Amino acid sequence: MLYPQQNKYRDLYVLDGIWDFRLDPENVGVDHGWHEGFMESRPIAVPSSWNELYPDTYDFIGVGWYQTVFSIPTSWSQDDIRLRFGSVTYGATVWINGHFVGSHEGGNLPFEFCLTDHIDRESGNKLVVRVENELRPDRVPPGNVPKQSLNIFMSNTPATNYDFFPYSGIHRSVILYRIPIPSISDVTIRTSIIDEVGLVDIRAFSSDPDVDLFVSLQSDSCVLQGSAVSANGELNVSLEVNDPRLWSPSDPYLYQLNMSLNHQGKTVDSYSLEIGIRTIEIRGHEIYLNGEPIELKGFGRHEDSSVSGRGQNLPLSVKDHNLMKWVGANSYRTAHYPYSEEDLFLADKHGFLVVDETPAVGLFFEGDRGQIEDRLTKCREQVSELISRDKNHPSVIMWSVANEPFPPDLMTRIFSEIEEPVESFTTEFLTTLASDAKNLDDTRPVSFAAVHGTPLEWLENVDVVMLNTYGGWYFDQLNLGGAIDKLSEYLDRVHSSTGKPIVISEVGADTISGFHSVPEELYSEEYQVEMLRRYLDLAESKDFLAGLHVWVMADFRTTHSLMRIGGLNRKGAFTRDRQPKMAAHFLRSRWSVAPSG
Ligand code: ADA
Repeated sequence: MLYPQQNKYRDLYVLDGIWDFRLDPENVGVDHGWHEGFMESRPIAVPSSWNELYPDTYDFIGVGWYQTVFSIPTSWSQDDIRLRFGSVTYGATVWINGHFVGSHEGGNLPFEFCLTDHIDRESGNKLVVRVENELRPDRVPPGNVPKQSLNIFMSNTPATNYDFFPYSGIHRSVILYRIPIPSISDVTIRTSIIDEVGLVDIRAFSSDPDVDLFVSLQSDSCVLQGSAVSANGELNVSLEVNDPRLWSPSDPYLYQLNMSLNHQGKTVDSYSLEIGIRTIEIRGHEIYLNGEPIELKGFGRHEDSSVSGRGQNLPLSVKDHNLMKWVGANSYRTAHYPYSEEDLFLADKHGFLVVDETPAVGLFFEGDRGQIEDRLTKCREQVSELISRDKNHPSVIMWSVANEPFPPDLMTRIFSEIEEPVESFTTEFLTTLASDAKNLDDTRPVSFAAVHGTPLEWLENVDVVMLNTYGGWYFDQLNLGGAIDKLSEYLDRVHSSTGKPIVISEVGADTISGFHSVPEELYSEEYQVEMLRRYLDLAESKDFLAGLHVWVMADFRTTHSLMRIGGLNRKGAFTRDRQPKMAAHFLRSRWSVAPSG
């Protein structure tokens, strides 16, 4: 699903703005005909989460209705007209002028509908969207789990099986766009480097088999051209780039790829992409970028702010990427769901190494096998949708197919040295997801973020071991020396068992900004710094540790519980309004390379 573009052959019309909104706490909207249009509305911003905008929507998890109107420009008369939602959490049902158009389940990834048969070209069109965010154990991510795996630490309100707020709403742009017939329907870019020559393989698809493709790859110094004749709608072009300027964190160089489609001697469509020439591979226990070992230094993040909630917030995306550069980070993980495409465009431009994660957080393997199968089906769909959306970003260097799947006997495993074998169906669940990712994209390594004590069988099919570990916080509080010793032994055991690179994908301590103490007290800024110092020192001492992501870049809203002061997870190196704690300054001192000269 290509990101909508405006050019000579394509057009788009962003419907973002102030729409009409009403809650449906009794879930009567469909019976009362709200899909044909509704009254008694209030204003809402699209995109945004409804939770942050009114007192009565703050904790509202349920059904909300949106409506707006639009007209079709006469210049769009004979084209294929699509309506694209960047993300709606969690379920969306869409009507145009009272006629059902379609529905979609699953937040954080785009979906679209063909409107050609639904719209009125002569007069205005009423668009109505019913959004629901019911927390259910069969969904991904799960909620209202009978025996909450997370209640080991906290009883969550609302009842999520994960530690962030279940924001609801139309979270990213709603775009009406037209594409010509025939058009370029998809493109996959693969880059490699052989004998210092950059190879760019372009695989495009068209809606019509009788087409030709012309491409040009532009850099500051040269333009390369190529063409292809369609083979049943598939068009393949390979370009060789001499003396390529490779994409990397230190030089995130992007080439401009322009494609044009020819049908019966006439150019009918064009599409352009910014691409990076780079390779990513695993060699032994190291991650290699462009043939050189790299170390991931950065954060887990969240899409979160105190006004837009999880809604797309471009100023915040720009600011967060700049703050991570300021700290000297070169990497982040899209915890615990796919972020906006705009974030990945920023990561391409800034040169961040992104671990791109699906919404599969809070998975558990107890109880109803039917529900486990339902969750697997949803996880597989999300892996496929994620790779389809993000496969051409040079910044995406690894797929993460889950965060902290909970083994059935989590607590026993975390605190004991035993490696009890785990039921095979649980291993097959994760092996299936990793295999799907590799089958869809064999150019990137695959992983998932594992809890400390994860069954070693679960690590058999990942290329990199990612480990979330909190010694010194959830256990061994104030005993950082003991925590580091235990972790060091555990890391050695996991490495000797797997031989794979290990990334500490989460480590952190809740910290109240402005609270100081000597000696370091829990929740103080000093304790957060001391804990991160120990972990960074440990990471530097292990050659198989290929990186460390601090949890978390900025404080974020989560569910209400005694463990989350003021409803926030406060493990941020920055506060929720992006002010640095001591930890941000400490990380900058460790990660940012002093400007040369
Ligand atoms: C887990 C989880 C994070 C967050 C973190 C914490 O590792 O992956 O989402 O909940 O713990 O702050 O406890």
